[in-house]
Amino acid sequence: MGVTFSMIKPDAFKQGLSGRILSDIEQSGFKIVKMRVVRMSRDQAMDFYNSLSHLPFYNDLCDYMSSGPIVALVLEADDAVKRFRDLIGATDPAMAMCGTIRSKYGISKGSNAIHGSDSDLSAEREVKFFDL
Ligand code: DAT
Ligand code: MG
Repeated sequence: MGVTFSMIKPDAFKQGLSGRILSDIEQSGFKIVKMRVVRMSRDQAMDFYNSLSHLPFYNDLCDYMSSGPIVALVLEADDAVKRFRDLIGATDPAMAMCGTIRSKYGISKGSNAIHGSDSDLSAEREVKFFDL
């Protein structure tokens, strides 16, 4: 059994899409192990995304991720990291495959509804980071 970390991002939370997104996640075979509504400070957002600090969108990303509450999730399934990335789709909702969470609920490359860990190592770091 594998574990991954996810966040329902501020745009989706604010629009009242959390219930539908959680339903999609559960119907795809993921077990919700931990879940909490939290708001990241800007410093926490900077720390969470520190590997992207050299990129031009980093400041906007940190502003956005600290702009409102998120739903932090620890999810369990076989091959959880890869299967969850498949479920959420590409970073840009316009490029994400039909039926994926980002294609259904994302607004833009920045406001793309949901986060999913990109490796087992990231999942471990991100679960610890939020200490749910
Ligand atoms: P992902 O979330 O698909 O793993 P990432 O780790 O490369 O993508 O980037 C983290 C977040 O940063 C992403 O979910 C949304 C934002 N982002 C990525 N590329 C972007 C871009 N070109 N313009 C604006 N925001 C971007
Ligand atoms: Mg990533």
